[in-house]
Amino acid sequence: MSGRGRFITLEGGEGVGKTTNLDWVAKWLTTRGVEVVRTREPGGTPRAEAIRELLLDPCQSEPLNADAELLLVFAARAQHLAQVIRPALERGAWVLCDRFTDATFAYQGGGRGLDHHRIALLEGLVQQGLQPDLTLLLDMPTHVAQQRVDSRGQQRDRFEQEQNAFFQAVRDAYLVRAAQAPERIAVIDASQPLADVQQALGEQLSHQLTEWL
Ligand code: T5A
Repeated sequence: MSGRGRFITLEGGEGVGKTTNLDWVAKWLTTRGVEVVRTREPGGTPRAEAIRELLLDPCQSEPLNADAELLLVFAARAQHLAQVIRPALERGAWVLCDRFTDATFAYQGGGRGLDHHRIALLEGLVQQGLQPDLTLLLDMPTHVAQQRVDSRGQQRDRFEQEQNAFFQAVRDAYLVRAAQAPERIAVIDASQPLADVQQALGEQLSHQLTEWL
């Protein structure tokens, strides 16, 4: 395969199975001859991972201001784009990213209630028109996803410590994004057994591949 690589993102609320399914999607693409660069946001480079630590730290002694949170997310993204995403796409690799800017519209826009126009302004500044070619949105009721988060038995990070109203607002915002961009965002029912989720992902990827190749 030659030319610019494809940019695929996985999105969804807490515990919907992004990390679990990212492995599966990477393998699915690799067995079809695609060079895959697997990465995540916030993070993906040492400096961006340091910003991720700041964002996820549940330390209660100093609340994180919502605008500061938004700017940190985009600072990490600028670094990630410059160091990993753009170079990989330019050499023809496909980038598979666990979350990207749809997460900012969902969490900082929907969850925190920040103005979408301000988010869009930063999106334009940092991305200079670059958008994912395909976004796989894993969607499920928030209370079921929360049970999955609890079942892992790990300490909850700063976002995972939010209340259900926050997670519901995030989910709603994701679904609004999907309705606004149905040609890019495919909604997958993540409440199904894992094998069924992966079958749906495979169908979506096969459909896209026939369009792209
Ligand atoms: N953030 C991020 C912002 O606020 N703005 C932004 O712009 C960006 C980019 C970190 C946080 O950053 C915030 C949002 C996030 O809160 P993260 O680490 O990617 O981002 O987010 P998490 O949602 O916390 O990631 P998790 O790893 O916790 O959840 P996953 O990856 O969705 O879920 P996963 O794969 O770990 O699965 C959870 C459990 O469910 C099981 C798995 O085995 C696992 O135990 N599972 C299933 N069980 C039954 N049936 C299925 N179909 C299952 N699929 C998975």
